[in-house]
Amino acid sequence: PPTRVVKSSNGNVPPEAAREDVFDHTYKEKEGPKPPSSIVWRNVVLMTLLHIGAAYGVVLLPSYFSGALGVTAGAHRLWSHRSYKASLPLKIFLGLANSMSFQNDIFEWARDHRVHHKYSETDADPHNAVRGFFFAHIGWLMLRKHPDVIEKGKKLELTDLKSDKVVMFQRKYYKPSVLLMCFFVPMAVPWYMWGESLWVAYYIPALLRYTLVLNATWLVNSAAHMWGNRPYDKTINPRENAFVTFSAIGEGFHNYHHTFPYDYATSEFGCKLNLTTCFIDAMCFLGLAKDVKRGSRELVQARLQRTGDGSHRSG
Ligand code: ST9
Ligand code: ZN
Ligand code: ZN
Repeated sequence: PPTRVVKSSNGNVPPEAAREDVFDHTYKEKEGPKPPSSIVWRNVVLMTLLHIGAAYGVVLLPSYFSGALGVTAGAHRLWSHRSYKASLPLKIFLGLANSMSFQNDIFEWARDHRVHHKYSETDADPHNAVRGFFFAHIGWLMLRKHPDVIEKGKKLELTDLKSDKVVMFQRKYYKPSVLLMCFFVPMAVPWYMWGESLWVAYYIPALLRYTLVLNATWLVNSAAHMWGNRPYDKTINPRENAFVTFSAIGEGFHNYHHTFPYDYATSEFGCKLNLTTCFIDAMCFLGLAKDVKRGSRELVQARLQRTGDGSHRSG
């Protein structure tokens, strides 16, 4: 075989070790039966679990995103804030996706959310963050509501929701729609597609996915009302929280959102870290959504100067 002697930097012939990577033609494999393979079960189990887990990730990701969009693009940006208009097919998709997230029907969600904005961090706010992290996160779902929530909620203008056929249909058939979309579909897809056991299909794409989306949503009420900067309005508690933005697919720009609640992007930065805004943009491109509302650049700039905490960075 051709050999090439490489000089090292000090000009000497390289040491023996430097030639250990050249193929050794003198080695001959031993004749006769090979020694039996000895399996390292620990690694077999770990590698198997890793790949089963990853296969579930494939189910979990689309189910996480579609369920979450039913809350962010649906109950929140479309139905609570009317920040854009959606065609009937898109509304039907968002209605089904919303049932997948099982967070109360759209009507109830939007009514609670409107009182949350209008009476933010008072007794009339259903998840008043002044009552602490636990109450704002999950505790509010374990107690009777403060009477002011109901009193103020009854005075809200809700005719748009009451006249929306998709909203009223989903409310009427809420329980069966949740059984179908939150449990049956996420279990049936892996069971039918690759014969997964119903046991695992119940715990991972149904329960785990549901719980993750719930907690990501609740973090907007708890963490994003407590930790982060206030570039747009330092006089209110809602904050810009990057972790919440990431887990709640774009809903963590919460200081901006409470300052400009009609903005369909819930952020100054459009699609950046904001899958929900990308989704609405894609729907507009396909002709399924239109009339998106936006906070104008001048308005946002003026507000930043007037009430911001000085932490604003453009982009
Ligand atoms: C869940 C909801 O998790 C989560 C919402 C989160 C909101 C987040 C917002 C953040 C911004 C958006 C970001 C999205 C990010 C998403 C990221 C995704 C990755 N106005 O409720 P009841 C009246 S749900 C007017 O029983 P109680 C009304 O007449 C989780 N009226 O009150 C009502 O009757 P009806 C699963 C109101 O007895 C009647 O009162 N679901 C209002 O105090 C009785 O209402 C659960 O866990 C109002 N605002 O009970 C269910 N509210 O409805 C939990 C009430 O017929 N809920 N009324 O008109 C319950 O069990 C009960 O509601 C309760 C209170 C025990 C909490
Ligand atoms: Zn909102
Ligand atoms: Zn809020």
